[in-house]
Amino acid sequence: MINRRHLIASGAALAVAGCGRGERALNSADAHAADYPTVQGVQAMADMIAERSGGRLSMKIFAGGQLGSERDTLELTVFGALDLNRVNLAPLNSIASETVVPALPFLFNSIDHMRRSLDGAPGQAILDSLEPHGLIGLCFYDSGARSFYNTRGPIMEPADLQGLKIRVPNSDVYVSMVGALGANATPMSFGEVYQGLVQGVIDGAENNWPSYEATRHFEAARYYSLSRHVMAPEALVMSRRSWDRLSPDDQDLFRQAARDSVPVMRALWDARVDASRQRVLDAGIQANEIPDIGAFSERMGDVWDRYVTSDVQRRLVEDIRNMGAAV
Ligand code: GTR
Repeated sequence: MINRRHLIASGAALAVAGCGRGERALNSADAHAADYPTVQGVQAMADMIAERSGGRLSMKIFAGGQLGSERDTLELTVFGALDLNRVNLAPLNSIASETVVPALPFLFNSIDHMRRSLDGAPGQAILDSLEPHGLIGLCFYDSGARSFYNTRGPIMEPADLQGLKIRVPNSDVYVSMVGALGANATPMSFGEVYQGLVQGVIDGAENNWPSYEATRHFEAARYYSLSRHVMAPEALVMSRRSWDRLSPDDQDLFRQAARDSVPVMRALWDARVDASRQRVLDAGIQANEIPDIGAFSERMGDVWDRYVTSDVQRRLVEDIRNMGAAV
């Protein structure tokens, strides 16, 4: 476990060493284990960076949440003590309001719609919106669709969520969304969820198949109900301070390598979704489709009104919706 002081000190030491030798090693954090597609995506990028710079630049990934929760490591990234960070969009919601848009419940009508929107102009605008907040948005990775899972029983209708304590990431949008469905939303960092489920501090959580499987949450919460309520992506960000220390050519190198790692990550992601689903079903979890998803989405009006407040957000929503209608 590396503590903050250590990280800040090593970040500063790296910067100094980097200046002298004309070489730079950049550190990156991820909440997931080394074999998870997000880590593998960043690793693919790291390989490209090393190769394309002739070994002048390199990246080291600290996987498994060893540098801390996403919220804490984002703070370090903004501060410049950590160079790169692969996080979900949720902890960015309180940093830049544009990032709220892809986290809106039932915004995308398919994975394909989500990918097209994030690969296109709306995605670029959302990545760019991070810059005034000390972060350079490099790319989005897939995170599929999030669904509810819990220890009590299948969720068929909103009434089944009534009174359940459901863990959500640290984002007000998620708190409101889960609250609108009648559950008690409990914000908690990702690394604490397993214990929370086992000890009965929470009754459930919500996530995609790979996260449900990789974290072994499925061993404690046996009911997975396919609400697919959010398709917010993962994001790879760089500290603006680290960015400013790169030459324009090296900045291009990072941008391009991040872009080139997206199809690699997506292929790994698609395979992992299938493998994770199969693994948890083989382990005997009970999965169910929800007969009337409209009963969930129709409760989201207030959430949208509360978090879509600026013209910039409204334009993004409209552009994304138009991209859904186009197919
Ligand atoms: C996962 C995501 C993680 C983390 C987690 C969470 O889907 O990949 O980065 O944000 O969700 O719920 O905290």
